[in-house]
Amino acid sequence: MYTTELDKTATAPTPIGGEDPALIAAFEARVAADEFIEPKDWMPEAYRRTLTRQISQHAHSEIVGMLPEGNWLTRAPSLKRKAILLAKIQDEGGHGLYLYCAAETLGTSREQMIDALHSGRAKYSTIFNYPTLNWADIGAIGWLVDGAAIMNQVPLQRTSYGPYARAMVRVCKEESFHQRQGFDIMLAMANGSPAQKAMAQDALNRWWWPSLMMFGPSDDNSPNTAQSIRWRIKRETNDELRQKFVDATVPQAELLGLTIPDPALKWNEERGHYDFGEIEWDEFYAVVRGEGPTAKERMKARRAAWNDGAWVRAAADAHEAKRAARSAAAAA
Ligand code: BYC
Repeated sequence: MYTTELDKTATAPTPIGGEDPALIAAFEARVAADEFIEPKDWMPEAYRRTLTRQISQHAHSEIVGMLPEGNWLTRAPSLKRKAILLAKIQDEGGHGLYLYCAAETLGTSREQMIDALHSGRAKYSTIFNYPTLNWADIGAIGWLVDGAAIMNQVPLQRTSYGPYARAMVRVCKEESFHQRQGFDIMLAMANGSPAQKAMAQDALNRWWWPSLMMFGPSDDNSPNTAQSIRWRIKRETNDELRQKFVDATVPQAELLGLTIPDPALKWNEERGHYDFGEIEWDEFYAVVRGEGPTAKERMKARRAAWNDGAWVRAAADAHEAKRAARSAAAAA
C-alpha cells in the first residue's frame, strides 16, 4: 500500500511540504461542518494519500474477493444458487470498478494501483487469503464476510470524500443482498441433514475469527484511525465496528442453531454488548504480510487475469482512437 507519512495522533496534522496553514484550517472547518470534499477542492497531501491508500485497498479487496467465491461457481448445488452467486460475484467486480474510479479522482491512475497490487506493495483484505473448501463456505462468506463489510461500509456513506461516499451508497445496497443470500444458504444447510448442518458449523468455525480480523487491528494498535476519524474518512473505529458486528451476528447464529467458536462469548449486561475472546493477532499480521494459505494463488490469478485481458484493453483503446479520429475529421 502507499506509504503514508501521517501524523498518527488526533492533534493537528503536520503539513507536508510547507502547506499553507490557512488552507489547512479552511479544509478542516469544511470537514468539521460535514461538507463533502470533492476532487477539485484543495486538500492536504496526507488526506489525499490516506484516501488513495484506503480506497485502492478497498477496490483491490473487491476484485480479489471475487476469487474465493468464483471457485464454487461451477459446483453450485442448483441452477438457482448458481445464478445468484454469479450475480453476487459480478456485483463485487462492479464495486471494484466504482472504487478504482473514486481513487483515480485523487490523481493515481488505475495502472499504478493495479501495479501496486501485483507487485505486492498494496494490501487487500486479509479475509480473501483463506480458502473456500466447500459449498458451506459460500454461505459463511455471504453471511459473515459481507455482513462485516456492510457494518464497515454503512458509515463510509458519510465519509468526507464525496466520490467515495457516493460509491458506497450503491455498494451497501448490493452488500445487503449478498449478506441475505449467504444467510439463506446457511439457513438451508442448518435445517438440512445432520451432515449439512455439520458443514455449516464447520464453515462458521473457520470463518468467524478471520471475519473479526477484517475490521483491522485493535484501536490501540491502529496507526491510521485517529487521523482518519479526525478527517472523517472513518466515522467509527475498528473496535467499535467489530463490537457492532458481534452484537448483530450472535442472534443470527442462534437463529441458525449454530455455535460461535468462542468460549469467551458472553452477554455483558452492564456494557449492553457481548464480550468476546481475544483475536489471534499474530495470525492477522502474518496474513497481512501475505502469509495466508492462499495469498500466492490469489496474486497469480489476478496477474493472469490482467495479462489475459490485455487484448481487451488494446481493442478498447484502438476503438477510442478511431472514434476520436472520426470526430476530429468531422470537426475539421
Ligand atoms: N486486511 O491503521 P489501520 C468485500 C492494514 S471487500 C489487510 O487500522 P485503516 C467483499 C491497513 O491497511 C470489503 N490489511 O488502517 C468483496 C494498515 O496498513 P497500511 C473490504 C489490513 O486503513 C468480495 C494497517 O493494517 N473493505 O466486502 O485506518 C466478496 C493498520 O491498520 C486490514 C474495505 O476495504 C485487513 N483486514 O483501517 C465479499 C473497507 N486491516 O495501509 C465481500 C475500507 C487493517 O497503513 N477500509 N489493515 O500499510 C477500511 O475501512 C479501513 O482501511 C480498515 C483499516 C478498517 C480496513
